[in-house]
Amino acid sequence: MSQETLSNLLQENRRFAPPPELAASANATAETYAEAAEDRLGFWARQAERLSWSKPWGEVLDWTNPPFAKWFVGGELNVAYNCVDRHVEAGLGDRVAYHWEGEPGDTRTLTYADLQGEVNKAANALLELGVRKGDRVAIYLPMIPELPISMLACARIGATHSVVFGGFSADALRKRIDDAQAKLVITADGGYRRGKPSALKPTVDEAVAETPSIEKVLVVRRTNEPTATHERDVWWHDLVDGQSDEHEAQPHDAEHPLFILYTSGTTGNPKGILHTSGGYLTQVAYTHHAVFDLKPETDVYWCSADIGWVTGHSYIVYGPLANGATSVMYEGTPDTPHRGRWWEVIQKYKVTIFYTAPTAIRTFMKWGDDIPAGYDLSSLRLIGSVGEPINPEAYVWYRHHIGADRCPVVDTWWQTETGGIMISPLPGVTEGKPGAAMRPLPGVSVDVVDDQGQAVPNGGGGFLVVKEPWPSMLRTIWGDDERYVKTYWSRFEGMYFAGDGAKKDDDGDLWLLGRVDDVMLVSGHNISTTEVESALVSHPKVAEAAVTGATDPVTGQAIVAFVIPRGAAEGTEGEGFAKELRDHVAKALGPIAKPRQIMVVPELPKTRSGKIMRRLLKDVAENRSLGDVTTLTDGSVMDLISAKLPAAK
Ligand code: 6R9
Repeated sequence: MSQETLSNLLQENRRFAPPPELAASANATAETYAEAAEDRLGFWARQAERLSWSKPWGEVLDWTNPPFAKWFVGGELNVAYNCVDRHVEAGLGDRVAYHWEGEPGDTRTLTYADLQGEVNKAANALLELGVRKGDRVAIYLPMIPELPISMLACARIGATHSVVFGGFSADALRKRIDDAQAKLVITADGGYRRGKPSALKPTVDEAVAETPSIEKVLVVRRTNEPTATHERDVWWHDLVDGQSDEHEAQPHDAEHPLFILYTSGTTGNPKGILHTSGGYLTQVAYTHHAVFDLKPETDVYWCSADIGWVTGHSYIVYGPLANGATSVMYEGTPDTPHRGRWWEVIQKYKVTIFYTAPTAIRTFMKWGDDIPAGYDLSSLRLIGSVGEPINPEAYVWYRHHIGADRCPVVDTWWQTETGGIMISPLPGVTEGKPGAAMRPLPGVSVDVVDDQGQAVPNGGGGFLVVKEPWPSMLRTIWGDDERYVKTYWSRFEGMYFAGDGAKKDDDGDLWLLGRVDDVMLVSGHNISTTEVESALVSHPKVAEAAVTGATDPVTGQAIVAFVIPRGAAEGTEGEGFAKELRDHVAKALGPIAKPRQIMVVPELPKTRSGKIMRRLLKDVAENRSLGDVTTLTDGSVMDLISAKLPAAK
C-alpha cells in the first residue's frame, strides 16, 4: 500500500427501501442502533440472555490485557445444550432442525428431538474413544448430518473441533492436524460431488500416516465405496449407533475453546483461528436473529455454504440452532443433476430465507435467467450474500431474478476472525444500496481509517478497522499469541486491522473494496480490484470478472482483467470485444482504470469458499510459474486458463 488512500470511483445510485410488511414486524428496528450506541456492553449483555447459562457471568468484558479479550467472565454454559436440548425441553422437539438433502436425492429429516438423540450418542462414542474436555478433534466430512452432529458432540463434552474442508489435500489436512495436535479424526468413506462418489478416506489415511497425535479415525459410511481399513479405524455405525441416547451435558466456561478454524491467508502457514463459547454463541445467535429477521416458528432458512467454511459454522450450525430455526442442508453442487437444483430445493422446502455467496450468484447469471424462472421461488422473503463484495450488477440480478424485486438483500461483511456478521443492512430498517454492506451492526464499532489510523471523512477511502472488542472475536491464533498480536493488532494502535480496503460514501455508508494486498497501483493511483470488476460485470455480456495488477514498465502496475462471458451472449471474442470492455470500464470509472489487457476465460481460480484467488492470476499475468495452489477448489482450472491464453504481454 502506498501513502495514498484508495480510489473511490464507482457511482451507484439505485436504492431499495425495506418492504413495509417486513419493517412492521422486524426483529431489529432503528431503535436497536440507538440502544446499543448508548450502552454497548449492556446491549451485548442483553443479547447473551438469549442463551441459557448454568452459571451467570460477572463482568461483561475483561479487556485489561488487550488484545486478549474475555467475554461474560466467569459465566458457564453448554453450547450443545443451548443449540439442541433446551428447545426440546421447551416443547419444540418435533420442530425440524434440518431438512437434509443428499446430492443423489436421498433425504433425511432431523427434528430437534432426533438431533438430541444423535448428538448424545456421538458424545458418548467420543468419550468411549478416550476424547476428553480440552482435546482437539479434526473433522473431515462431506455435507452430511454427521457433520453438525460431530461438531455438537464435541461442543457437548468440551472437546475443541477443527473442521477441515472435505476436498483439501492430505498435506493440508496433515498440517492442520499437527498444528492442533488432534487426537481423533472424524471422516467418511466419501461424499457425493457432481453426481459421483468422491472419496475422502484415502486422503485421511495418507495424512494420518504422519500424524503421531492421532489415535483413532472414526469413519461414517456414506458412499459404500470400498476403502482400506487400518487398526486405528472405527466405523461410525459400529460405535455410535449402539450408544445410549442420553448424556448429561456439563457446563463449560464462557471462554472454553469451542473450535479452531484454519484460514490460509496469503502467505505462510495457515492460521488456526480460535473461537470460544459464550461470546461466540451470543453474537452468532443475535446476528442470525437480527440480520435474517428469523421467525423460527414459520421460516425455513437455507445457507448454501459448506460447513468447512466459517459461514457454515456460524450460519448453518451454531446461529440457526441456537435460535431454534428450521434449516435446509444440501450436500452437493448447484449443477447436479441439473442447473436448477438449488431453485428446486427452494421450491421443495418452501425456503423463506436464503443466504449464499456472490460467486454462486455470478455463476447463475452466467447460466442464464431462464433457469431460476422455471421454479416457484415465491416462498422467499429475504436473501443474503457473503464472502466477497457483491458487484452492484450481481446484487440487482439477485434481487430481481431470485428475490422477485420483493426480497431485501442483506450483504453481510465478516471474516473467520470476526466469528459473526459485523457489517450488514438491517432488513427492516436499512435502505439497500447495490454493492454496499452499509453499516456496522448494533454493538459493533467499525471505521475506515487512513495510513495514520485517522478516521477518513465521508467520501473517503482507506483501511477497515474494528475499534472495540466484540463478543465473537477470535481470541488468538492457536498456539501463536505473538502472531495474533502482530497480524491483527499492530498495524494501527488499539484497533483490529481486518486487511480489507473500504470507502465511506457521502452518507457514511460502507463499501468494501477487497483485500488491501490486492489493491493495484497504476501510475501512482490506488485502484481497487472490486471496482474494476464491478464495472466489468455491469457490461451486459459479462458474467464474472477478476482483475489483477501486473508489473508494467510504464505505469508501475497495469490492470489485467480475466472475464467470463454470460451464457447467451454473442460476440465475446477477439480484439473487438476487448476494446468494447476497455471502453466500458473507462466510461464507468475513468481512463485510469482501463485494463491494459482483457482475457476471456472459461473459469476463474477459486478457493473452496468461492473467493477468487487473484494471486494465481497475477502469476499468469506476469508469466510466472504458479504459487501455492493447495486451497484451490479445482486444480485443472489453471490449466484451462493457461491453455486458452496467449502469453501475457
Ligand atoms: C465470512 C467470510 C473474509 C474476507 C473478508 C473480505 C471478504 C466477506 C464480504 C467480503 C465484501 C462482503 N468478504 N464477506 N467482502 N463484502 N459481504 O467470508 O470469512 O472466509 O474468513 O473471508 O472475505 O475480504 O476479509 P473468510
